Amino acid sequence: MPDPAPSPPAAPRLQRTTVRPRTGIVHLGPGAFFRAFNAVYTEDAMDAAGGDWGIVAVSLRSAGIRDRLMPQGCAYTAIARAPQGMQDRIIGAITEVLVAPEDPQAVLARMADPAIRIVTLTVTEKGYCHDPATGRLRRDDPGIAHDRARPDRPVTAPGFLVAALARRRAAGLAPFTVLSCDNLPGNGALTRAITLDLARARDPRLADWIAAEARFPSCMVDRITPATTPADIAALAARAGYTDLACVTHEPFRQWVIEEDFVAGARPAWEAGGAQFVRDVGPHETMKLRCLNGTHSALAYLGYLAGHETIAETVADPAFARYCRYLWRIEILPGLKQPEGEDLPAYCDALLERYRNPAIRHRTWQIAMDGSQKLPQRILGTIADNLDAGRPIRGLALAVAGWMRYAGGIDEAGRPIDVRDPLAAELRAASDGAASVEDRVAAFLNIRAVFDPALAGAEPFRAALIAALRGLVARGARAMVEELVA
Ligand code: CS2
Repeated sequence: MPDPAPSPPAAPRLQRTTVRPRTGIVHLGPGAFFRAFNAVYTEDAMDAAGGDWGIVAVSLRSAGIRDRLMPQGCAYTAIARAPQGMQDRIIGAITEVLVAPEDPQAVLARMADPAIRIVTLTVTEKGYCHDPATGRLRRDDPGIAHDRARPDRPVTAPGFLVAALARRRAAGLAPFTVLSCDNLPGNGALTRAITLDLARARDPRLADWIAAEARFPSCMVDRITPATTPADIAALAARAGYTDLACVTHEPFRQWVIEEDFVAGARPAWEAGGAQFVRDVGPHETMKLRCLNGTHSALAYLGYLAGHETIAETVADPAFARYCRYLWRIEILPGLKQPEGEDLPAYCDALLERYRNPAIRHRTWQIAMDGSQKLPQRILGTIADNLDAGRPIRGLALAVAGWMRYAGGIDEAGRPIDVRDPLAAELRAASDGAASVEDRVAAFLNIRAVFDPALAGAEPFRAALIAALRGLVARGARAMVEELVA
């Protein structure tokens, strides 16, 4: 019998070989998206135009990223995966990683350092502690309640912004620019509103100073970035000869459209990486949230229920690809404002190609996460606009019914679904407590954090949801999608 193949020697850990830049940015939320997107643009900016824009990355929760990045000198590999092959690039823009719960004072000290001119955020929708249906700060959020009671030992992103801005004001410094990079509509205005709300509770003069002096530009961010897997790390080690526990994989495409509104005009030359600076990012943002994230969520719930593991697998099924095209052409594009420089039908054609990229394994389960925080801006706004304008809503209502079915926690084969959502318990109760499909729809529509009262009370919406959910329960997601696009 031949000996079993020896396991390959573990490749040595990646080590930084470049000098660390001086820091100018604090970033909250150093997840895969930030490492595949913001840090790459900042690296491009410093390569092209210099500037002290190194990034102190701050994790608001766990030490995982810090423990993976710091032993590598904060360098890591961004892996672009195209159908034709891969491209690895080592990124050195991060200078340090802090873990906020371990030492909030160290984080505040960095944020109050005069060298820091921008604070960027990718903390996901729920990190803003707002009510998704109204966009307002949730004062009853446990993190916000904590930060109001202990403003100098914050735990939330808004809490850190307010405490750091208070320190800067007390020290006679200018505020920093706050740049939210999460998929929220009017992300700058929303971040400004919640920051001011929390600041006002602490000291109205602080709130007035922030309102007058700080800047909160909105931006649209786009790059598909699936969670890194052990297989990605192993494949990189085999290919490149080093182990990188903080590597990220992403699609080649990227787009960043930013409002040109920074404190003292201070910012990296992000245009070097292709970022566009505009006066009003609204139409770009709505286009991206509704065309991309809207269909992403629709594919995530219905694709998962139909047994598909990834988005690429889902759209490889012709019925789902047709469903996407139907949603864009009939239910989404007719209500959009034309963003400058975009050709909307071409944008959607390109999107379908991006979804099809077989080198990107973006799990439907990953995108299905936090649906209660995502649906309002991705899908429900389009439905409300369509109802007002007399346009169809059947396809989008099927997606919402798919979410309701998914959030019930049992898949079409009777297996449990690992539903991750801050409202998971409430969603499950809405599902389990109902005796009929009508009752189930009514219980979901009653969740005020998701559905505003006008939409919840719209009869045609309720009727479309009941029809769709009944069909999903009786015939399954694939059959319903097929029937819709037949
Ligand atoms: C996705 C987004 O996970 C999700 O909810 O829809 O992360 C999406 O991949 C990005 O917004 C693409 O830019």
